[in-house]
Amino acid sequence: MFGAVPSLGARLTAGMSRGRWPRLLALAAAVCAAACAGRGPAPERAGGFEEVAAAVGVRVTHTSGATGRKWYPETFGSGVCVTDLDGDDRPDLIFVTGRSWDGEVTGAGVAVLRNRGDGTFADVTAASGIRYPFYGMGCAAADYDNDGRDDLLVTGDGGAALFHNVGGGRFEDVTARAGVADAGWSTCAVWFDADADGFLDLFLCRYVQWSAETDLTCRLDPQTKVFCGPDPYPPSASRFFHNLGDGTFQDVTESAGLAKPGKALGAALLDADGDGRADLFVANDQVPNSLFRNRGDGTFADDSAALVLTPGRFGMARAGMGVDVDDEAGGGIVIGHFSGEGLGFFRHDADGRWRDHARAAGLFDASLPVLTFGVLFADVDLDGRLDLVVANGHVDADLARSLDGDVGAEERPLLFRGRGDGTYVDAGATMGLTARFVGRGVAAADLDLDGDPDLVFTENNGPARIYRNHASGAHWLGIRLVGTTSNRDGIGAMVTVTAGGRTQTRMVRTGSSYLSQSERALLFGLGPAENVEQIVIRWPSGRLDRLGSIPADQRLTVSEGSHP
Ligand SMILES: [Ca+2]
Ligand SMILES: [Ca+2]
Ligand SMILES: [Ca+2]
Ligand SMILES: [Ca+2]
Repeated sequence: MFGAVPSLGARLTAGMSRGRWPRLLALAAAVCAAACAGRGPAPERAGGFEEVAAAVGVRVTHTSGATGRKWYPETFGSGVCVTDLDGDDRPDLIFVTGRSWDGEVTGAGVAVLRNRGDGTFADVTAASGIRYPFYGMGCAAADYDNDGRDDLLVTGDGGAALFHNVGGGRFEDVTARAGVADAGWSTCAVWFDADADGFLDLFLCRYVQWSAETDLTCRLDPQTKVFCGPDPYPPSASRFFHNLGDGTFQDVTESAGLAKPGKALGAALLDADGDGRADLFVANDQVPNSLFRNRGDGTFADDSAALVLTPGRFGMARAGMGVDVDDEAGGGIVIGHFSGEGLGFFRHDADGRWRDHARAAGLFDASLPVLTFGVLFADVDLDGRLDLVVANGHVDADLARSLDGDVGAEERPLLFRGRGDGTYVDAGATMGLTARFVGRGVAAADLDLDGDPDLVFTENNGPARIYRNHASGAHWLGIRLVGTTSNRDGIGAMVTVTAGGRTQTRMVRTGSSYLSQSERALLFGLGPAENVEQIVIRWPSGRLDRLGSIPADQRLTVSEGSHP
């Protein structure tokens, strides 16, 4: 069974020693120089973040299963999803926790934490009934059957699993009955209503074809195995499931135009062409990314040729991990890449093509030394300008030392504050995000219900971190949508808020970041504005709701059709 592996491994090692490594090592010096410049302790200041996981009852640790074999999935870590388990409008947390490779399956593979409403969490994993039987990766939560209760999809190596929320905080595994069983290695997932029939469809990202038997060996030297990266593994096509509205799904990947092999690790909704329909961007690992334009009838046009490729340090497409979208100013797509590649930040240029503007936006230099997985737009200081949170951590401590002259796989997160003019400034070290860890997923939610977005990070083979936001002195508005004609979650709706003379636009989405999902309620920072002049909601159904003169500092729930 393992017969073919050593020879292929040897071939890879030989190929690298001839061609790739010398070039990579030459790059390492430049990368280290950039990395070292940003190091060192920085003073914390009021208004930043404070790590509170243990204090609020979140004691969750991810298990990679690593025992020295360096099987490929061990480096990918996992996601965290924010959802409302019990309908009390308080954000709850679901962590995908991984598992050991050996022996009997023990544990649930997830950690389910209910928000008590006082800023602390209760572990309700056992009572939830959620047990993921494979090697977990990601999650995505949405109410796929419009019954008012958030359901949950979990992805990973071995299969996807769908859990139907039956009320009372309990879930049932409906994977087989719903028709979404998948035997591959699934990663990100996005719920959205592609054909606007009121029911959420499911895009299930898949990565590469891997098994313990076909794991490849790449070596730095005769003693040191490192992860090979995606290049030698065959790609897997992602899958697209149409929601039939009766609790079951049909695989329509081919007929929808989405049967394109990739190595997907991130996917995000965006309105790429401004027609009000949610399009789909897929970040692939060392193969070109995909942009699928929604024709509105449940089928997609492949517009990937409009994405101008920026090759990475390995002479191929950059390693694409997490992705997120700034819905303002014609849209900006941020993508997490390998160390030495920098963040990608794609904007739609006047000629219709998407080009990387990361350097001009101020996102490139600070991100060049780090290896980025999760990326997330959120207005963390509530000034009305979206900021960018970036989770970093190398894939391999041995590779990090060899490639980047780095001390290990742990890296500090980055936080770029938006200036509001399409440019950003690195502010993480001054806002309390100073800890170094092997970051993977990141999600935002107002966990303590004080109006500002708090942050949740996952670490590969390490503890989850909760960063409480101490933003102060600024006003805010939370908006949760309830669809009636549209899907009940309002996913794909575009919300425009005007306050203090500034207008902000956001889409309600699932997916984004890395294997994770933020709170679906939208959190708008309003700066000094105590009143919102206007809210306009454009629903996936095409209906519009308009609300005027709303006091700040509250969480609003708006039903479709309530303010026509
Ligand atoms: Ca439901
Ligand atoms: Ca649908
Ligand atoms: Ca901001
Ligand atoms: Ca908060």
